[in-house]
Amino acid sequence: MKLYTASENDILSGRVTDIYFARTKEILIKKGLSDVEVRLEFHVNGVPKNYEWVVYTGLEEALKVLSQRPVNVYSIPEGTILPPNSMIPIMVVEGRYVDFVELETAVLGILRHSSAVATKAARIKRLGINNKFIFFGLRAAYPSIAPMLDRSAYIGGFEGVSGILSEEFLDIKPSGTMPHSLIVVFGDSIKAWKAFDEVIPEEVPRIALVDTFEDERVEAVKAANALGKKLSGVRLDTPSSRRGNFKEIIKEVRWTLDLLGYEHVRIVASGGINERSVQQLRDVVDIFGVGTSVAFPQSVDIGADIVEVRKDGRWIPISKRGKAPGAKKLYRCSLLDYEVVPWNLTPKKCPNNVLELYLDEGKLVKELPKPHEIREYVLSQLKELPEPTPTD
Ligand code: PCP
Repeated sequence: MKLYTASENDILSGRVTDIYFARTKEILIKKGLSDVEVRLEFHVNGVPKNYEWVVYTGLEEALKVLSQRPVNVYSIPEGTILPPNSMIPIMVVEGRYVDFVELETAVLGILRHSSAVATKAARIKRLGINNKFIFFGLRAAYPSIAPMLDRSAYIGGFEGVSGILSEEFLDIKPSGTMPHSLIVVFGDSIKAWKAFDEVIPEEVPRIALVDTFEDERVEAVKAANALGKKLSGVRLDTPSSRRGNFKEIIKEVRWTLDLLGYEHVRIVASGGINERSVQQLRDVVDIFGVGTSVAFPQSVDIGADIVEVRKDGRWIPISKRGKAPGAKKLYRCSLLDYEVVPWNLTPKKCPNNVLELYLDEGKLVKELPKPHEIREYVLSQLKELPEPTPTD
């Protein structure tokens, strides 16, 4: 038995690649084309139906992979929200093609997967801009990418993530409530809630799961009576077979808690939460726990294309059909208003250059922001955007 997982060394050494890149490298070397330099440009080529923007995520890891080689890398800042426009350069890698050809697979995989997760989280966060969100999706994905998923959901705007490794990798304290298993093992909800309260440090909010054996309203009142002022919230993860009208169940719980003087108790909802349910429930729920919808989002298609080749010291525009030849610079006027200009020309309308040098001959020359800073950047842009139309 083994885990079918590539190691960090497999990825950095270029062994997580498509065979045609390895063969291309071999051919270029054998045919004396090792010194050919290229500019490889990355673009968002496609997004799921009704997506009007994407959150560019995964830059730190892409740079980590590329930093093993003597290349220059330009990029827009991680967390930038941009429209899906295949003319917009989001990253440019410059160097001898043989020095990095086999890394394209891993770099695209990182950018596409991270951006898809962060974009989904951001869409959900924008729909519940006044709610809080915790990412519960680790059980929906392969375990070795747990830190990447937590990071992307957090950058997309979620307030918390449940993974224990998030503390080590992201400097975020994990958040969570309690599983049904705790209550089932005790065989008694009140005993389980009280045990949680006795054992777990006081700084951890007491959020009682209230759907295990009985009606949510009944269990919510029992939890409030059992823990009193210490009860921070109740979580409803009502099984779909019992759900009927989830919003009405939540409203009834809220009403009853308020009536009994437990206005401070927050409502946490989880289980199958997606864009549409956030829109429906956001007025009656304080905190959402979201898993599969974010862990398994629809794909954001990012592609890479050679757009210039260097001959006799001069950069010559070239590209496959369907792609605009010549490297491009990117300037930003406002949130979704960008201007794309040929690499050596100056912009006509937008003043701010957003494509900056991050790696110089593989060496990091720009300080990378921490995940919480990238998240703040995402939120500052999200607040300016209209609410998306739910897609699931
Ligand atoms: C909740 C739910 C899903 C988790 C959250 C994420 O788990 O049943 O498994 O939901 P989503 O993927 O549908 O968004 P818990 O209630 O904590 O799970 P358990 O029943 O194992 O205690």
